[in-house]
Amino acid sequence: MTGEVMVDGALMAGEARFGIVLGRFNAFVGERLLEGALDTLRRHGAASEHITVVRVPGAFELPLAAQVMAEAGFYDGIIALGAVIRGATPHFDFVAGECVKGLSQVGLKTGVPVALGVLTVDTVAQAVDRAGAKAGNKGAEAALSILEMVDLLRRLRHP
Ligand code: INI
Repeated sequence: MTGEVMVDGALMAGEARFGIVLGRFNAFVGERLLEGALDTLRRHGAASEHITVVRVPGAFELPLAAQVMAEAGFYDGIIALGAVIRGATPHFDFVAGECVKGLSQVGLKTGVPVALGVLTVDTVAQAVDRAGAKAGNKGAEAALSILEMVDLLRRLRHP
């Protein structure tokens, strides 16, 4: 038996408040991601009144909305959901890149954890697979990540 102190986040919502920000673009996928995230948060004890869902036009708008939510000081963790699908759009690399980079910066700048539940895929089929069909649900995965990070940061801040 050794004496190391192990710190891990538990998957328990407790009294934590969660903000979900969702891009409306490709809503047929985004709404499935939202269902996955809500289901996971509730199964881990989050009360509905502790979950706020905010919709923005698309993935490009997610970082700013997430930042304003984080700065409000009300949310313990934020889940960003959306779907950027390459298809024929030359926009893809810009939208996906700025979205992911911006969301990462929000977490680092504010200290409020942000979970990345934004699909960046080549085809609609790949998006559907990752939104509750063959390859799990990225919204549910993001919710698990935020549950863990919220609890972990609470423990790290109050050793
Ligand atoms: N937004 C998405 O969320 N997914 C996409 O696939 C997408 N494509 O392909 O263009 C997309 N574009 C819109 C963008 O996020 C902004 O809402 C828009 O440019 C207005 O700022």
